Amino acid sequence: MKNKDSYGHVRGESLFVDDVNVREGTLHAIVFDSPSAHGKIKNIDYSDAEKLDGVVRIFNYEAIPGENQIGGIFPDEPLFAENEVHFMGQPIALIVAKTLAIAKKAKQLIKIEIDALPVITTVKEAFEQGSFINGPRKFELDDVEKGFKESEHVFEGETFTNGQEHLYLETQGSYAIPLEHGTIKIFSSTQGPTAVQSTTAKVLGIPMHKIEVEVNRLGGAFGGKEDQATPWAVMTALAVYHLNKAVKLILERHDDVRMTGKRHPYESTFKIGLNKELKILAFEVDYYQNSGAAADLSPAIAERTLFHATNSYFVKNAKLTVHSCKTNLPPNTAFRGFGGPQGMFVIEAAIVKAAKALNVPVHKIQEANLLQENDVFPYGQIAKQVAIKKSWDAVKSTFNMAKKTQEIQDFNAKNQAFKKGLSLMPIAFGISFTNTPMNHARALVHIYNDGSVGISTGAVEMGQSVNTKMLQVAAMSFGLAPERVKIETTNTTRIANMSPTAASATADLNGKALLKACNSLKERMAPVIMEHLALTNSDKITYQDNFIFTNGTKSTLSWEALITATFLKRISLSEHAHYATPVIHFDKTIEKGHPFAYHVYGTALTTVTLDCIRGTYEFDAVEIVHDFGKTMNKGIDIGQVEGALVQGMGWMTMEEISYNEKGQLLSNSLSGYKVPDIFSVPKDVKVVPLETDGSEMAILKSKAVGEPPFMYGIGAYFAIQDAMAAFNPKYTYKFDAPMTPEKVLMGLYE
Ligand code: LUZ
Ligand code: MOS
Repeated sequence: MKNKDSYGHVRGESLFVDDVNVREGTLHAIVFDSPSAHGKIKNIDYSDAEKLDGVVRIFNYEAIPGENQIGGIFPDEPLFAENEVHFMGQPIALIVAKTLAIAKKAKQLIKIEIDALPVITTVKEAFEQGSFINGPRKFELDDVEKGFKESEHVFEGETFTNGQEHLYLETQGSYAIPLEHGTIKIFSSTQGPTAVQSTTAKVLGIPMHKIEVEVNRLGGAFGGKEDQATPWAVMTALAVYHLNKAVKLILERHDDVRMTGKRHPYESTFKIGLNKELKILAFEVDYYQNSGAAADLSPAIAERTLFHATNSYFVKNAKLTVHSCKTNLPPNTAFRGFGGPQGMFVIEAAIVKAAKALNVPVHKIQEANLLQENDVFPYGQIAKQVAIKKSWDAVKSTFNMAKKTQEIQDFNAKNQAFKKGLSLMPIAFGISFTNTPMNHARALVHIYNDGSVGISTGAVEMGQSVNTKMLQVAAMSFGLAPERVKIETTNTTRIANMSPTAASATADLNGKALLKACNSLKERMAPVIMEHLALTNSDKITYQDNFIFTNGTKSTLSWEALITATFLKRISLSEHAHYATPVIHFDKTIEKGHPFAYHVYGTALTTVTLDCIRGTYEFDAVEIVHDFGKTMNKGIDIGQVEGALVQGMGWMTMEEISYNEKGQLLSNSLSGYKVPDIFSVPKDVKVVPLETDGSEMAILKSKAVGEPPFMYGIGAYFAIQDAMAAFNPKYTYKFDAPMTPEKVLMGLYE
């Protein structure tokens, strides 16, 4: 089945927050934000702005009736700065006016004086000055010192991976309207409707039931709207609270890019020890995460870095420590992979460093260390249904790695101005929120008495096609054509206490809840069917092609007739079901447990051609064997792999976030911040599903697909390096992503 949104998307009919029909008298808002990255606010003069015709009111922290606090994990982030500012772009006030143009003009009239304080932009400065979000977090497996002692070879090095702008097509935005009895309805472009609801309630000092959050769909999110969609929603609600008028706030691209956090840049130092057989005996890393000016989700992201520090390898002894460094940048946040990619880059770099020093092919070390069944992860979980070697071998044989390697050698021998390179990138990604209590969801199913079905879940559609998957689950369960099923908006009054749509787990969690609801309804209707068809038991009843089947044979009872009969018997045709992932647990006091429902595996083979005169490169192919389990929608899942791959390649090759020492974002537009376009896509992308049993914990055994393939993009970095070394034997391997053409050129001629 095709993504049910694609038709509306290409016709421009799909509705986003900015498309909500506005009420008459709707007011428009714009945020007044800090022009400096760190300082004490000496004085703000709003008087000229307030006098401007059409300005309705300017709200700052003094207008907040509840708590001036939006921190998700720690209460360390005010909605509006009070006496100090901590990053450039930090919200200070909300200007509400009759038109957006007036609000913008008013913003120019606000005068602010700030006494500058020292600005920290790098983790080095933060570390030296003891500026942290929280204490370091450490995972240990066995005895790393002993491991190094037993190692034949020990290598040390450092790595850097830069941040990444989410660049969702739809910018952050919110539209809030007053309802009666002091309730407020918020249309928000958020991955976390409940986060918006609860934070708004806290800031306004009112109960959650007075806030309704409605989400139709998002124009992309990628983690950027897990926590950071909240402030804009709260601001519009605050204005509604005071003015009793509808208020709209949609960030313009420049403001969005400037004011919101990104993927966390990481600097890391590693030490890796191997024995004669190239087995990794010991791995020690310190990860320095640039968290920005507030916690946001940084501690959870740091945690996932530790969970994925050894990627798809078994490492006998490990000591992994992550430091969340507080700097004066906008708080960095969730981004596809959630700290996992940053962790995985480091072990790949360590392996490359070792391979070069030992003069063995990188893939030899990788292969010698791939996870096997029943190996233990550094967090205590025993690896089960491990499909990494299977995907690795499948890539090598399906795409004829031996032949490719030979062709590349031949090409490189014949060509001077162009060189080719290759890399293999295996991945293992754990599925579940690492915070166990977040792994639950609910679904509400109404069968209307004409037989049509309406479904609500806690899943937010953001282009990943989760709605299509939910529709498939219900249609399959009831044996109906997809047209008989409608997916409703995601709304906090129908589904309460949602976890955000995140962690790749949303189709699993909400799909399982939905399946439970459908099954309960079918159980409830079984006696009606038995009576109607004069059956003595319900064992052989199935729902197919709009009819009830018994023993695989179509009966006379249609779906519609069954619904009418059930309705006339006054049996409820609605069900609300709850699902919580079984088995998983994690004990933070010992950093051990079984945090993931299952893992997703796969391997990518990347080949690149480097233009050694220009330093530019073109990817010949990325060939992937990926573990989808039993995919429930091949087209959608392959689309997710392709999109994630290109997004990962962008992070590794061209997306270069840059702040100056004042904490000002320099890469603030698409002329200075390059993202992959259609011409950066590899000439050939092949995605072959690996035949596996799937997981019982995945929806219909169809494994989560959102984040895992992002990390195939890491292969791009190492393929380029491989080609660089073919040109310049003196090239010294550096692990400093992204590998921009500038860096390539420097490396080619160093
Ligand atoms: N968000 C979150 C995530 O809150 N917890 C997670 O474990 C996670 N993992 C991936 C992406 N978002
Ligand atoms: Mo996320 S990085 O919001 O799954």
